[in-house]
Amino acid sequence: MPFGSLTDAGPRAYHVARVVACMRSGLPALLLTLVAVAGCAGATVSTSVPTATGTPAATSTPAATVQVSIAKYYRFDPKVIQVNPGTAVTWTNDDIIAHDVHFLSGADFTSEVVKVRESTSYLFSKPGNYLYECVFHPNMKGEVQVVTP
Ligand SMILES: [Cu+2]
Repeated sequence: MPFGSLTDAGPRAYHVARVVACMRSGLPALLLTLVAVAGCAGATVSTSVPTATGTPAATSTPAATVQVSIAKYYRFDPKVIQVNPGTAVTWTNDDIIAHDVHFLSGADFTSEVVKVRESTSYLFSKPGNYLYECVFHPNMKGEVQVVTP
């Protein structure tokens, strides 16, 4: 009986000792891996930050603003303009009746109703031809040509 329990405890004790040894040797390797991963993540963040902040800034801040008059009577003036990407165009209603700006091509945009002496803007970030009209007076047409310099 005592002999039997000794042989029983022997292998088990040996197994526990091996697991502990394994954990002891594995722990530093695991810590090194975590440090290495953290180091990689840190490097990735620091290199991607300039591009991440640069791109939204380029699209959200107009490099220039160009004015178009919604002029008397029922017309956009100038009717056709050419701008560079990053330009905001502001339409100001100098007519005696409300109008709006609705794109027919280039992008999906319809302004609010632009009352007399009020204005609306759109920031053109991509090159292309943007034909537009007034929804209430579809014979009022204009065009913004966005071309890379
Ligand atoms: Cu109109």
